[in-house]
Amino acid sequence: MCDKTDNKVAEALEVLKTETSELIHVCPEVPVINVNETLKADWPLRFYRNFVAKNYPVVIRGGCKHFPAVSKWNSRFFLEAIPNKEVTVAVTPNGYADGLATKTTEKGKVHYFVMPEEIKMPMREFIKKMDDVSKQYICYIQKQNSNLTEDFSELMCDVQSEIPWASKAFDKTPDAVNFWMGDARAITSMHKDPYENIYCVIDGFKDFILIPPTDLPYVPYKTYPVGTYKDVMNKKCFIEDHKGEKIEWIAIDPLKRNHHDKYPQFKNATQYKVRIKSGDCLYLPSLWFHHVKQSHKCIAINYWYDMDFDVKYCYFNMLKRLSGS
Ligand SMILES: O=C(O)CCC(=O)C(=O)O
Repeated sequence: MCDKTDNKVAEALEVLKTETSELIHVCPEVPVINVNETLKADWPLRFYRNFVAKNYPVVIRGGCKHFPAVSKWNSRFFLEAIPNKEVTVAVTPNGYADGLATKTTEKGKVHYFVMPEEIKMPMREFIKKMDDVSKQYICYIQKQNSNLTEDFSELMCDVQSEIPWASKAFDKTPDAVNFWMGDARAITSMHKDPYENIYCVIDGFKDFILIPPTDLPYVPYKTYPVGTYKDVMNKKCFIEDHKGEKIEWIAIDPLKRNHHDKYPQFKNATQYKVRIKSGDCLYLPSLWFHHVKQSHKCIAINYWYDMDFDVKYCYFNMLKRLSGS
């Protein structure tokens, strides 16, 4: 009886893979449009119809190039304009803030989900640390609490507080607007968010790996104990255990070759690789898995709009249960 049910589930997941491959993920690239499209009166409706309703990403070349920030912001500008500004920096020994790491315990090596040490410092010190190649730690401004509007209000005149066509299409204003700036070695591990995301690169570039939510069965999850890095800058770096706290996290890092042998099912996941350059925007739909790398001192901002907890969300939760994730 149980085997029969398992076979039915496996068959159903196979149907999902075949259908999505044949009907949706037929093109290996994320579609790209020009910013001029977004200037047309019917764009919010077309954006909604062609991308949001279909839960499909799109790159908008030049989508934020009209922000004064694109021609102004870089590390030199911040050194002159806001050298003493106190910034909250995520510091890690390996570049993975909110990622996996190994801790040696009396039980042997244990894989943890580790959060960064958060250190406040003046902007000029943050930039100096990124330029110092001899240091043993990696810095990233990546606080996702609407830190652009909350912590950098003096920079708001160089950007927009919302993306007007996106607010119109989503019929809401952004829940958070975040500021990101960091080292080329800082990596955001594969995860998904319950947000519609308009991601704008201001300086440098970001490399995204995107995986559709329908490929959840091929994205390996495991349960990890949770910890936080401590004393990262003092060479005595250790992982402080959160005492019993556990989290389900994605076990694979697509950049690590040995992970592909360890998780062979991952080869069935559709991976879109896309570089977003200065002045470009990415619409990253809710629940899409994403892994992000960047150029050195890359600056970006993103607008998170709450997702609609609609039928797609309900189907996703069912798929989670069926695929045992
Ligand atoms: O830029 C990054 O490093 C991560 C971006 C991200 O995860 C997000 O916008 O949800």
